[in-house]
Amino acid sequence: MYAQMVKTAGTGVKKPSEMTAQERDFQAKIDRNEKIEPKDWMPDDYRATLIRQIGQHAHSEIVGQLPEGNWITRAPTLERKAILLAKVQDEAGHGLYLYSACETLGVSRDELLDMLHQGKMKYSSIFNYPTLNWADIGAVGWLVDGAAIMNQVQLQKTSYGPYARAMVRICKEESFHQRQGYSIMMKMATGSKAQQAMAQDALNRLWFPSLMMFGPPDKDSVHSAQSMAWRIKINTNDELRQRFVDQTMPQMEYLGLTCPDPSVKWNEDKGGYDYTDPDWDEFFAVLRGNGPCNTERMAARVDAWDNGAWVRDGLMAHANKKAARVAAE
Ligand code: FAQ
Repeated sequence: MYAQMVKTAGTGVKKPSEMTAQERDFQAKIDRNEKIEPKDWMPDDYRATLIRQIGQHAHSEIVGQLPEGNWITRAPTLERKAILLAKVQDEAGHGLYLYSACETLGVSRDELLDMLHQGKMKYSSIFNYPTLNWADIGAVGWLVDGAAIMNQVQLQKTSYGPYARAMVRICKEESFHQRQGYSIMMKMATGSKAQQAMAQDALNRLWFPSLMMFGPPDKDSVHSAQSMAWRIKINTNDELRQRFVDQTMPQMEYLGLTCPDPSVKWNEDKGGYDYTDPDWDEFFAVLRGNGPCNTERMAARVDAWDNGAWVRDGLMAHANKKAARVAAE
């Protein structure tokens, strides 16, 4: 129960001859690499695509707190606990920047959250997989944040100003997150035999779901062509997935771990690794709501929203009282 209803056309890119004069001016501005700002005119589909993508991105940050949040109380040392707490808190901040960027497009945060809770908007597929033990927290930081950064670095150059600016700070923080994950993996991979086995097991389970984060293969990506023409996306899903594999394989070798994809191999000619795609049937099943943790994740978010009603009501009552006092002065 988590279909997407903030639909954008996904029907291909309009030729200049099919555009109105206003649309042609807009495209020319994008082609000159100028930023689009909230008060500028923009095509309805550009706005809808941004609301879908930024909204999904914001939801991912917030839902993404859940698999790691579970481990704050179980972190093995006080230092690891403090670091993980800070990281999970950062993800809430990322959600807030992104909801704010999305609000500049004329949709409220409450509306976005309502759509998430009703299963009308997506969040990243990766967060429907469980974190079973401490090594998974290392693998999430290393692989999931690693994949997130690979995707987000290019989004700093995205055409919509508020989104591009939000990404600058998010990328800085994500790179700290990735390093904390790698630091956990280093500890585990150089630890006892049992710890090494845990590190390998975490990698085995999270490798393919991490590759899915970049979205379906380019041939099945309905939005890429138009999003790239509008410079909402700068690279294709497959380009970024390839970069991620190329960046991650040497890190894996350094850890002394084995890639769960037996066919992964350096290809001198292309200057990158050959690798096996994830199981795309599994990816689309997760998107349809049938991943291991979809139900649990949504239930946790809806509960958090419902249980926070008294805080929101209290803040509103306080704000109204303050406004009435100022008005009376
Ligand atoms: N999960 O045509 P495309 C993070 C959907 S942040 C779920 O290729 P597009 C931080 C897509 O919406 C991670 N759905 O779509 C963190 C579309 O649905 P529709 C989130 C997916 O938009 C770390 C359909 O499939 N990052 O992790 C996924 O051009 C650790 C067709 O796909 C972002 O959101 C997926 N993986 O490209 C937090 C980055 N992939 O509308 C806590 C911004 C695709 O047809 C702990 N987003 N879909 O029903 C993007 O760059 C793009 O939206 C893509 C997808 C690349 C994700």
